[in-house]
Amino acid sequence: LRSPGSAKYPKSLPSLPVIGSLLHLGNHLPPHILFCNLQKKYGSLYSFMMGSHYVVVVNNHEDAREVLLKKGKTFAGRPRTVTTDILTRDAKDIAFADYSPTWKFHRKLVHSALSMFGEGTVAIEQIISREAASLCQTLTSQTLPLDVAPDLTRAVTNVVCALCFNTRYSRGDEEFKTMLSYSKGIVDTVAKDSLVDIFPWLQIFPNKDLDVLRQSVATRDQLLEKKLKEHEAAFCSESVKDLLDALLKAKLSVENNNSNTSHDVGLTEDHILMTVGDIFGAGVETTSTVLRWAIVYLLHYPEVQKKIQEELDMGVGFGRHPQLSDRKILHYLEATIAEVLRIRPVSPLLIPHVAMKDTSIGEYTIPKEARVVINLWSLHHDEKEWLNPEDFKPDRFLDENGHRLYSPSQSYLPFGAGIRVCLGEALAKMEIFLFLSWILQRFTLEVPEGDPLPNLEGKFGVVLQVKPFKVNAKLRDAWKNIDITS
Ligand code: HEM
Ligand code: PLO
Repeated sequence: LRSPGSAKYPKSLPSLPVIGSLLHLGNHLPPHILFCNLQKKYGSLYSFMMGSHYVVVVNNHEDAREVLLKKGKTFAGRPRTVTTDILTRDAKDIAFADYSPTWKFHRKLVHSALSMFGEGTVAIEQIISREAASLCQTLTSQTLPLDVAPDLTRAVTNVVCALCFNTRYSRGDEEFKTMLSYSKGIVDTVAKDSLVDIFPWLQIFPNKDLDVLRQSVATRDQLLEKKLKEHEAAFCSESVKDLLDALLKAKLSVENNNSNTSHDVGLTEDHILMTVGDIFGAGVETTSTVLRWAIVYLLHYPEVQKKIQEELDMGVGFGRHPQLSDRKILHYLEATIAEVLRIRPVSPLLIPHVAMKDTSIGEYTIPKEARVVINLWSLHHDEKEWLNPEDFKPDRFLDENGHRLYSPSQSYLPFGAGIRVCLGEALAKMEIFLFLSWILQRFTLEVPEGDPLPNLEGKFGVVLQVKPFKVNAKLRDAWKNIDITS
């Protein structure tokens, strides 16, 4: 690093040539915990070398807010990595694309498409409720105990399928099984073995993870290409039914305007496929992971489950289904969802940001190209901000009257913030609220007799995954004589 005179850089972990600080990082803790623990020795803002890359880790909310909000545009870049390049055909998507007019254009397109078909419209509430009803039906007909993950994933997939492709999957659908399997392949490998990303030249050697990733991405791309062909064949600019139609319409309108080509604005077939792939992938993996974490915590804290059910019985009763407008009255359920997102953030390190010019964080100089990792885990488990952060306590998010407190602490950013903030925040919150309220109105979730409580640690990857577990979903007494399909 060139050090201009008086510049003060964040404290650096010891580093060795070529292998960087890897030796110091290489213990068995998952990175979000390791980065959190390293604060004891290096303070809350520190740096290290990953191969040739300078990486800065942010562990407190003041610095995180400076990076994401105050200097959001300066830190809006994204790094290129071997695995995400394989996933996104060299960053032709949104999440892993560097700051550029193309990235901005796609964010805008997706944002308006989501608000056209989804967020805030009656249509999305109907789609989610239809899937919640179907999920409850499936749960009723299953022999217990049950691994709920596949059915939860299908429910969530169907919501995002409706938005992206205007289709849905029934139980046992072959294409859905293919999707489950390629998605597991991607989640297991993308960004996991950070070694590959530190030393890009490793890709020329055989590497099992990279093979799995390439194979899974190839299968996903075949599926996405099939959807694109179907949409092209049926396309009608007068009736845009889903995100893929909206992207096709934008592409056609650019192509009809002679001054630009789809290449200039980044609306090639590759860009369309990768953008839909992002929304489809993010839509499925994040929301289904949160629902699984919520169930795991309800199994650990039956008293929380009981309180949610009491609130549901009072506010909604048994004569109708829960609906989005109930978010205003089901404060304890909303607080529980907020607490799940605090204690087990889906994306504990966000997606790395990159400084697009020389800048600073607090009093420290940050050089252009530095990779900035926001350790959300540290923010959400900061003892100065949260009393006993490892305790699961939805009441943190309620005031003394039991009303929802929107930000009990500044140290809470489950969806990130600023210009790279999650694009699906509103959608995800609607889904989590409706799925959980429908499930808990009808069922009490219990640990199967003789089974241990499910694991709370999780498995670090591109999302913080839940280890498999089984659950007994027992129909509540009030529902035993009611036809649940109505
Ligand atoms: C980015 C969280 C659901 C689409 C992100 C980021 C976080 C996040 C932390 C990174 C922010 C950053 O790098 O600063 C979550 C959580 C979810 C969720 C906790 C569920 C509870 C969704 C859904 C969608 C979605 C349902 C799709 C509709 C995206 C996209 C980005 C993103 C496209 C990349 C934005 C960009 O780089 O410009 N999300 N997300 N997310 N999320 Fe979500
Ligand atoms: C999930 C597996 C899919 O097959 C591909 C995919 C696309 C977008 C990714 C998503 C995966 C994981 C969660 C990500 C999302 C973009 C934004 C989101 C990283 C890899 C988060 C939480 O940041």
